[in-house]
Amino acid sequence: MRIVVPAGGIGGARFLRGLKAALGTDASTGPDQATDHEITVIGNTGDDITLFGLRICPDLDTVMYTLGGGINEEQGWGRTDETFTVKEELAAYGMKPTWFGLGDRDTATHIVRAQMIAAGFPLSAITEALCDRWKPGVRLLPMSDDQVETHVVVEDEQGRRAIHFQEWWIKHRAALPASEIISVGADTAKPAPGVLRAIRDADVVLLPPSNPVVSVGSVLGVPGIREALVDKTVVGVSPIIGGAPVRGMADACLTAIGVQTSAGAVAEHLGSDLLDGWLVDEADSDTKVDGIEVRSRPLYMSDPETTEALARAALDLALELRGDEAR
Ligand code: FO1
Repeated sequence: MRIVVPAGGIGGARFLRGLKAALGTDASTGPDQATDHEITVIGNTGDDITLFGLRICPDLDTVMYTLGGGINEEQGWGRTDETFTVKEELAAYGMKPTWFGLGDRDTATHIVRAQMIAAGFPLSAITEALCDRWKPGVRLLPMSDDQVETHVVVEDEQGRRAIHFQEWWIKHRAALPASEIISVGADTAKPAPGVLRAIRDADVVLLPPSNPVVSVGSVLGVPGIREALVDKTVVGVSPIIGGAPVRGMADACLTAIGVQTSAGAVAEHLGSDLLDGWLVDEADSDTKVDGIEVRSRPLYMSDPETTEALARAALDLALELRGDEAR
């Protein structure tokens, strides 16, 4: 079975770990397990930022590290057993910014990426090369090889200005009210090689509980991707439970674009032309959205078992809506 998963960072990566387990393609089944399943991840690159001459791709790296076994599990981003000597030394030189948590092990990834960019490789080829080491067990494609960056329009004592999403997210903890969220470069970006074909060939598409604005939203904002997804059976998992985001600060992002922080409002925002099914938590079991099949079940991915069960439920709903019996 071919499954396409447009994904962001932490929530998306954890959901993918559950999906691999549900399909029996996780490491525990061993390399000899002949599985006829293929998961293609369309990774968000809107979080990407250039710092100290390095190109950092947080959501691609979070998927790669999480599925490859190198993630800092508590944080959900960055490497396990991390140190920050390079960060401290940069600060000692007075280098800015100092708010970004640049880890030493993580820096090796960014150096490889920077070197390959300098050699003229596109992000899709670089991501493939990095995955040769991590073997995430999915095909990880960036949403585009073109630069697309999420910037946020804020207003404070310095006046109204646009800042990079990472500054808003990390330095300001998304607490600075944002009046607009802009995907700089999206209008001229093209889907990365293989993205549209993967969507066309997919049996089902699953939207994990990633941030619907700056993660899934950014992927959908690359011209051609949403249009291709509309033709497929798409089931999403609500990132909002009982009016609050499961993690991160998705509510700040939703408010910035004038969308209410609720499971139903997010589904409506994503659109009934795109979504065929929507999984909501039991706390939101009264959610109704015209044109979308809403089902409720526990959504918290609190451990591998619940995460696998959630992924299995999303997959089964997609197969049901597509007209297959649940496999
Ligand atoms: N998130 C933070 O809250 N603080 C950090 O210092 C931080 C550093 C960081 C470094 C590399 C990386 O791949 C991700 C990092 N993140 C950090 C997460 C990053 O901001 C992500 O874009 C968000 O988690 C949204 O997906």
